[in-house]
Parts: sequence; C-alpha cells; structure tokens
Amino acid sequence: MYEYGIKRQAATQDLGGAWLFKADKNNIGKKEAWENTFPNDAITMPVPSCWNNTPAYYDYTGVGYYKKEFFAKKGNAKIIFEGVSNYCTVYLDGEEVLIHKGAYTGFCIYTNFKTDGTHTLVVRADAYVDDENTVPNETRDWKVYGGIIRPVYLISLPEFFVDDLCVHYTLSEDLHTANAVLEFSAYGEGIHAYTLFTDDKALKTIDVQAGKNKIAFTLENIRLWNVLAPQLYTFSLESDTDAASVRTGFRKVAVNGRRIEINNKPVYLRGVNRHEDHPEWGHALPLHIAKKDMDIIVNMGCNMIRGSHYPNSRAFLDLCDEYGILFWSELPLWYYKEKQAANEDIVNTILKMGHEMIVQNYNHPSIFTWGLHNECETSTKTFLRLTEKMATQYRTDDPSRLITYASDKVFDDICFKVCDFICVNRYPGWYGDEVEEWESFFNKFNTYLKEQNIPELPIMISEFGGGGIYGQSSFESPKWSEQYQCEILEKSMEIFRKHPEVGGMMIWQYCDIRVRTAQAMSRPRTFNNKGLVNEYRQPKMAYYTAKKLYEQMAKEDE
Ligand code: ADA
Repeated sequence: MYEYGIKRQAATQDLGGAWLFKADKNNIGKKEAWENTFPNDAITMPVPSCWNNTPAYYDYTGVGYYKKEFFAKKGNAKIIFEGVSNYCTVYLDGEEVLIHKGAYTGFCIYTNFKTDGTHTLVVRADAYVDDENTVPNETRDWKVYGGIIRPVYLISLPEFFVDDLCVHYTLSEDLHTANAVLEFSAYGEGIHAYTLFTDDKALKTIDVQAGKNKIAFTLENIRLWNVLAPQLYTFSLESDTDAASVRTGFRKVAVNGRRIEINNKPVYLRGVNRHEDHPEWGHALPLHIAKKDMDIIVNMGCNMIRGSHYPNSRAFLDLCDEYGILFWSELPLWYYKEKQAANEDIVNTILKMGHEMIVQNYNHPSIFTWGLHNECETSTKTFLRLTEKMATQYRTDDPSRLITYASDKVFDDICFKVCDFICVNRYPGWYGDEVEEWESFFNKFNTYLKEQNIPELPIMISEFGGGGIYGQSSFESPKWSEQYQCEILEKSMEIFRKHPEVGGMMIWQYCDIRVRTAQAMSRPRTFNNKGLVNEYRQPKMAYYTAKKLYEQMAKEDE
C-alpha cells in the first residue's frame, strides 16, 4: 500500500504542512457536522505532528478535527495516510469516506476527481485509548500521542493503473537463485501491456486486467540482503501511461537449533528496544531524528531493533533496510488480560491490525519476525486460543518470517509452543530480585520448557535493564544512578553470553520516553528512564557499557 516508490514520485503530492485544527473537547463535531462547517476559530497544526507538542494540548487525549484544502487534477487519485492516532474518520469534500482504527498502521482512499480543482479533506482523529476496550489499552507504559502523526500523500493516477506491488520469493538452496512472484492489483478498464523491470533490466511483458495479478520470474546470481551488508532491489511495472515500483531485498530467515539464521548463517542478536518518541516530536519523528537514532544504534554495535510496542514508521523501516538492521515489528498489545482476549471486538481489531501490519510492511527485508503481543496473560487458555489464532493468520499472510511474542509469565506461560523462538522480559536487579538471579534462571527455565515439551528453540532476552537518570551520579551507585544502570546491564549481558541457549538480547531501552501523566508517582520526570540515551539522545554511561559489550560480542562472532 505504501509502495508508491520512485516511479510515482512525479505524481505524488505531499499533503503535509499547515492544516487547520480544532480540538473537539465536548465531542460536538459530529452533531454540528464540522466536516462541512469547520469552526472558524481553528488554529494551524503542522502535519505530520502530534498535537501534544502544542503547549495548549500537552496532555490532551480527546478528539481533534483537521482540515486541508488541496488542488487535484481531474481523474483517478489515491490519498495515503501513513498513521492517524488512534481512531479516525476521513471526510473528502464533505462525504465520510473511511473509518480506521489504530495509530500505527496506515490506510488509503481511492477516488476519482471529476474536474481539476480544489478539494477538502477533514479528519476526525480520536486519541482516546484509556479503557480496557481500546487497542492499545489504558494499561501501558508509553504516551500515545494524538493527531495525524505520519505523512499524508496524494497520488494522481492514470485511467488504468497498477498498485500494491508485493514481491514474494523463495531462494534456492545455494541462495544464488530467487524464484519470485510479483503480486499486484490493477484498476480500470481493458487489457494493458506492462513490462516488469528490475533496476533497468526488462524481465517480462504481460497483459494486465483489473483485479489481482501475478508475474512469476527467476533471478540468478542474487545479491543478498545481509545483516549490516544490505543489498536492495527495485522492481517496477511500466506501461505506456503508468509506472509503479517497489523496493525489497532477498534473504532467507530461519531458526536452526538455538540460533536465528539469516542466509544460512547464525546471527546472535545484539539489540535494543526502541519507542518512536521524542520530547519535541512525540511519535512524529522527522527523518533526521530517525536517522540519528539509527546512527547511534549502529555505532553501539547493534544488529537488531525491536520496535516496541507498535509498527514503526515507513521511514524508519526504510532505514533498517538500508543499514542492514534486523527489525521486530509488533502490535500495541501490552499487558492484556484474559477478559480482553475473550472480547470479540478487541480480537477483531487486533486481527485486522495484524493483517495491515503485515501487508503494509511485507517488502521490508529488515523485518525478520512479527511480534504478537507483550507481557499478556499467556498463562491462560483464552490467551492460548488468541495467540494461536493470531499466529495462524500471520503465517497465512506471511509464511516467510518468524513469529514470537515477549513474555513475563515465564514459569506459567502456556503459549510458547506457538512461537518460532522464545522471548523473555525480566528485570532482576531492578524490580525485586538481585541481578545475579539470572545465574539460576536458565536452568529453571530450561526445565520448565522441557516439561512443556517445547523443542530446543533459541531463547532471547527481549527486555532487561534498569533506570538511570541522565546526570545522576554517585559513589554508592544507588538505584536511578547512571552507575547502577551500568552494573545491571554489564552483569546481565555477561551471564546471557555464557548460556548457549540464549540466541540474543534486547536492552530495555534505547532512549528515555515520555509516559502517561497518571504514572508520575512511579516514573520520575514522568519518563521511563531506562534509556541508554536520554530523550534528547544524549548518551548515558550505560550507552558506553552496552557499546563495549556489543562490540566485543561482534568480534567474537565474526
Ligand atoms: C515491561 C514492558 C516495557 C516497560 C518495562 C519497564 O517489561 O514491556 O514496555 O514498561 O517493563 O520499564 O518496566
């Protein structure tokens, strides 16, 4: 859906910039039909951005209306929204055209403009996620910002056009040959000849009609996408009047024994958990901050990122593809209880979001695994049913990637058997136990997994760490000091490395993040302070500790 790519650049208009905005604090916009009569005391709001970065709406989590006038040429067009938080209704020229749930996956609208002229988009964005029926729900440890948080584009399209390009492939055993299928949709009348190109080379010409289409092709001497050594391919479909493209990379993802393998080589995961969060931009990170994050993470010796706890922006995934960084993409299902897993509405929302996440991000070679959920009630049969349902759907949508979830229920968890590898969140040294608890943990956990008849899969530590407030330094290294945060990381990481069943680790977390105001009593500064860098990306001592250990591991694993 986002693969408008290089070939559509000339036809693409960025609808970002200044929009009109009016907070609908009393929820009267629908009744007063603001889609037709927009309030005249509206203010200017940048798009993309989060309204919580405007001082008047720092804590606002209600409804906000946006309006934009734009010029479009006569003919077919597509309007792409990459992310609106959290529920939204879109009106085009006063007509309701779409309702969408979920801030972190996008959606699009196809339309046909009858004449050249000015048109109006109105978006009703509802950022309320504060009860047990919302996704994410009220229990969560991050700030969900409101507004049109990701870019909006208008693409002018010819009378007949192709869209939704998606490349599926299998690699030969020696990984030299790709047997691929390009799937796409076509819209319009008649039969049209399209040629498939890879970079500048024509591969095939076929006749295309409206509906779902497929082209099978074989590529020899593949340049593989590898971890920290990525190679990317652009495929385009071109007719006399139309051109669309998609970028992807070829690599094989598998589990072998206690390791994840990329292209038949074991890769020990040296990772961080990262929220898309910044005090000045909220979720709406501009490209230069996304790139800065990537540079800091790569410089630290990482080879993977867990996108905790929601699908990341297209821009960041593009960077992962380009840097060769493995990415774990998951849904914002954080600490859900059995009761919620039994709620049909929530389940349907989740399944729809999961489908969108996969379809929209399918072509990113960096994504190696889909995460189902985080710290949910996976000790219950209801959650087992939901986990199985999600896994079945994900594997149907995408048989080429792995499936996992992050568990804090460890010794009570009954869902591990659904996963391709096992992930554990645990904070000894911070919550409760001494950090040395890790020493005895693995024996106990291996025994538990054996009892559950779980085969010997890789075990990943998907979260561990502790809080350190930037600049807080002390001789005794108490909690919240930068020294104590280093001690937890160093001891934990050294223990993990001694256990061959551990296939990797993900430090919690990359940067300090803003949390909900309601958490102020347990989270100093109303931030989760477990970042290796603070919210402005200034490195703490822990950054250098992690860097030293990750660089050492990288050398050992060479
Ligand atoms: C959990 C959770 C994270 C974060 C962390 C913490 O394990 O998955 O989102 O809240 O704990 O900092 O306590």
